[in-house]
Amino acid sequence: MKSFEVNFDGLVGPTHNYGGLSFGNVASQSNSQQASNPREAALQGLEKMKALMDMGFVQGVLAPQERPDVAALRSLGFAGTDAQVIERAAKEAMPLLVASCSASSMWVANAATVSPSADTADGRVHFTAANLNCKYHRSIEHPTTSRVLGAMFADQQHFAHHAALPAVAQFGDEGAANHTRFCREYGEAGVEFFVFGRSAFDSRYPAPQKYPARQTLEASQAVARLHGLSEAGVVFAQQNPAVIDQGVFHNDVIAVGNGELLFHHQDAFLNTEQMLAELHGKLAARGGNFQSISVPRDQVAVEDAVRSYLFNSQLLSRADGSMLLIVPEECRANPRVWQYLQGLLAAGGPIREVKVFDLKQSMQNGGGPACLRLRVALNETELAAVNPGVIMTPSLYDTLTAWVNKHYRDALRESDLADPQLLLECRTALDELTQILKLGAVYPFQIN
Ligand code: SUG
Repeated sequence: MKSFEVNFDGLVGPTHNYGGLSFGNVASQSNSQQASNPREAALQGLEKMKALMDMGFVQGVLAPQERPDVAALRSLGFAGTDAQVIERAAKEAMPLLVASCSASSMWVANAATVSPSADTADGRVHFTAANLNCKYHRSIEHPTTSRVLGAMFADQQHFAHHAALPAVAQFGDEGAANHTRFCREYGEAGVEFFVFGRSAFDSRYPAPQKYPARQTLEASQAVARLHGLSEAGVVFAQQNPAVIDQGVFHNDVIAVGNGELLFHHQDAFLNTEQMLAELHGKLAARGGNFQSISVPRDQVAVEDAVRSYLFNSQLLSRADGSMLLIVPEECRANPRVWQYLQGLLAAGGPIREVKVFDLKQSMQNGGGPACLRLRVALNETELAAVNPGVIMTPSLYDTLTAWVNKHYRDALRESDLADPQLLLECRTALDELTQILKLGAVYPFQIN
């Protein structure tokens, strides 16, 4: 049976702004308080989705969330009408209003961890929503994420959904951003690779000193158990704490994998040789030939990787078996990274083409091409069971572009977040969106 890797991209929400909310994420911190352009952000994301669809990839779309999150503000003690809740939060606790307005759900690589049916004990595709509990503004995403994923992958015969792990730092889980899968064919059993930043219960594992390690070993192990993965089909590895302290807040900022290939920075992991050998051995037992490309620090320093997001790229398999790398403009702007990429192409390895996309609006908050997509490997039967409303088509692209142009502002500053009109605009847009994507009622304002 045919199988695919479907990329579901997060549609940027109407409140996209630069809140400076993510300590440890260099771009988020350094662009704090700048004016954002939500319309441009959403259109840049749609351009990437369309380009991949035009190249023949199956492309999906994941809906944004209701923001400001009035229910979250109410749970923190702000009362009254919705407009009063916003007004009071703006007056008494602006950082909480900013957090409740974040459009961070666009980075759907953090929405969930997904295991394809070929890897799981019950033969279903498993999803665990990420608790994202390292940052308050992200920790409020998972209830709606679960409802949206449930509406997209509703058929229980093929899809199993797990609620987010317990909402404590010991089970900090950032979803697919710290998870990669290696396989020969998407429909065959593969090796799932979980990368964690620290252990919550075992002090033998080192931890970063400056910035938080968001993903714990115990969270990764829990997800593997929930999904029914076998010992032979998983590898756990620790991120190098020194690179977390240089701004690598998720593993997908320093490594990306696809098929049988891992493309990573030399300094990405601890015990790299042992880890590569384990990946090689386990994939070989599944009939695959694991390969890796290590980018040397003397060609691309960690700082250049963090600034350019070289590794936050999408590594895609083309029909002829070769691979394509989707990178952000910032890679072309960095001479060392661009030179490295030219050399990589000239070397004639598995990566044959590099395509550049302008995702500046998202990049300025630390979200590159790979952050914006959630990968779901599906066979033909499973793909047919996905809600067809969320699969990109030329006409859906046109509809969503018109929808963005109709509803989104082209500038948003912190002071605009206190405008109660923004909440109404957002709800009107999202109500229409649930009809366009045929999701049913998924947002708090539609349910309560
Ligand atoms: O969690 N930025 C996100 C970026 C997530 C990137 N995702 C992956 N690497 N997969 C984060 O730090 C910034 C929001 C602000 O500052 O307004 C933010 O949440």
